[in-house]
Amino acid sequence: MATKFSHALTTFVIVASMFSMSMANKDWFLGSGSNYSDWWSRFRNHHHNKTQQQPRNIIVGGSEGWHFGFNYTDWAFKNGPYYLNDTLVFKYDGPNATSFPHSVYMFSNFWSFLNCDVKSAKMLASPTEGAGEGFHFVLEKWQPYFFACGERNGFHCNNGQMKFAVMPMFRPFWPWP
Ligand SMILES: *[C@@H]1O[C@H](CO)[C@@H](O)[C@H](O)[C@H]1NC(C)=O
Ligand SMILES: *[C@@H]1O[C@H](CO)[C@@H](O)[C@H](O)[C@H]1NC(C)=O
Ligand SMILES: *[C@@H]1O[C@H](CO)[C@@H](O)[C@H](O)[C@H]1NC(C)=O
Ligand SMILES: *[C@@H]1O[C@H](CO)[C@@H](O)[C@H](O)[C@H]1NC(C)=O
Ligand SMILES: *[C@@H]1O[C@H](CO)[C@@H](O)[C@H](O)[C@H]1NC(C)=O
Ligand SMILES: [Cu+2]
Repeated sequence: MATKFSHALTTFVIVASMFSMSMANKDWFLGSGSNYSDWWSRFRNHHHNKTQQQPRNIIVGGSEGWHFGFNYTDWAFKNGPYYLNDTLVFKYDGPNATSFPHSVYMFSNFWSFLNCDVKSAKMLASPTEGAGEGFHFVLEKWQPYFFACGERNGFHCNNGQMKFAVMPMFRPFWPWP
């Protein structure tokens, strides 16, 4: 019970800090330190560089893709912030003789995410949909998203660390020239 609670607390703190990091825009506050000329050049770049404001295609796990035993919580934490209309791309091979199948599920709330209650989750992509270009999911709403692999009745989610949460933020908007 105590470990369950501390796991809940840790996960909650991670999700909450991702949320606040989204709100604070990590790029601004952590990236620039106390160097104001650097801060100013970033500001001007953001303003003038339209390409930087386009939604990103983000490959979940980077070159690792979507597989058993990779820390996706850690990955999600390090690859933020996420913005509205960014696309998450889940890449995994279809089931074959030597590999276990994976899939993509979405939980509707934090508690089912925490407990890897995949029975109550919605399947977004089947084991065959991660091949080739991968399964694309657009973060189109301003809400926390809870993802996991649904295989083996939550085993991949619980023991394989195939779970993570993201909270997309609004793109920086610059009100003056
Ligand atoms: C501040 O950032 C600017 C631009 O990146 C750089 O040229 C300058 O050397 C930096 N100054 C310090 C004290 O780090
Ligand atoms: C704008 O941002 C893109 C993506 O970060 C970068 O590749 C490009 O060089 C930037 N262009 C300018 C003019 O800074
Ligand atoms: C995964 O990464 C998170 C965040 O860095 C860390 O708190 C957690 O302990 C890691 N999980 C495992 C099983 O290593
Ligand atoms: C996201 O894309 C949709 C459809 O292209 C668009 O209507 C919406 O304004 C976009 N939202 C943001 C925050 O860019
Ligand atoms: C089966 O999947 C594994 C792991 O994704 C991959 O390395 C391997 O090439 C695949 N084998 C076949 C026959 O497609
Ligand atoms: Cu899996």
